[in-house]
Amino acid sequence: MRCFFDTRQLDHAPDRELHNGDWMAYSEKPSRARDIAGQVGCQPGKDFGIAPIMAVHDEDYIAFLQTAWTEWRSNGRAGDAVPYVFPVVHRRDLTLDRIDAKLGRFSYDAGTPIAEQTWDAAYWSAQTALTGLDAIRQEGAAHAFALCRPPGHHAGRDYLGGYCYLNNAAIAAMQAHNQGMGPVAVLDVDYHHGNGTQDIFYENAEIFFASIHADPSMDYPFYWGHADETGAGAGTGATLNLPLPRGTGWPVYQAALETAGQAVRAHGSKLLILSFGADTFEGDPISHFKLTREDFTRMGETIASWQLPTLIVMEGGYAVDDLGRNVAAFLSAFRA
Ligand code: OKP
Ligand code: ZN
Repeated sequence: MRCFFDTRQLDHAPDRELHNGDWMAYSEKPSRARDIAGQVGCQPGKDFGIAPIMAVHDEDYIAFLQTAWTEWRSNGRAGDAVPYVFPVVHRRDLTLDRIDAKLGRFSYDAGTPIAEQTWDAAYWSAQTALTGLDAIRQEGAAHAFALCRPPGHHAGRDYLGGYCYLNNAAIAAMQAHNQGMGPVAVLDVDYHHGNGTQDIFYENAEIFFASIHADPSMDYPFYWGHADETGAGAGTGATLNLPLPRGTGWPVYQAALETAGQAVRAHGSKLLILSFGADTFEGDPISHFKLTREDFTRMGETIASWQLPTLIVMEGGYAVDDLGRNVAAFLSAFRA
């Protein structure tokens, strides 16, 4: 299995996040990626430039990500840039220059700070996903693993949130689609619903999106991922949400995975982009499913049995001491 990672992805290191009304240490730490890289040997990514990123994200959002931290500091602020006011209650779509106004315009939560190296790390995280895709396209690899960090599945065309800034899986899916590798399916198996990916492809008939995740009536991100969200316009029917209750273990999970797999194949997919989060682990500190390390191997075997070229894109997983071994257990099922 070809594995890709760029050490510049480690430089994104927000100090703290707002969690249940209090400040706590940022969960999405650089040591997550170090732990995974320590278990699976990785090669550095290539640079495919900004164009594949701009094929998914809006130009003004990219400009904001590139300058937000500097603007925050030049306004005399300490620490990392954090939003606190959001234009959600039918406010006008104003283009304002004040850093706080922009932070609210381009964020949907207050738990995803912008630190000094955030743009660079997010840029290289996206390039890592594109490098994994390139290994499948150019070298005919059956599978590739992109050790993306920061993760991406909560980021939309013009918004950040949930520790995500650039949507690595969506950028790879769009690139694959544009390169004629489709039909493309994105399957998201992170504990949390991949709202950003869903929004990006919601009206797209050609890029199928399926997600297995904690029921959003109980868990983050709450406002997306309910079973009745099935796509809109031309994309009606090309989104599948399979929410599961807290406490879900392998038997119930496996049934949902089979359902998702049937839908992916019914779409006629020729390429699978897998948003893989290891936060479905029983020991995850912020999640509530009950998968074991052996279940991750079972999950990998099930997905590998579909025999689709598969780009595995890393999303969440916060049990840092187990994370690398859980990811390795999952990847062990994908033999070339
Ligand atoms: C990202 B990924 C507030 C608690 C919730 C957001 C969880 C983001 C999960 N600090 N924070 O899908 O693993
Ligand atoms: Zn997650």
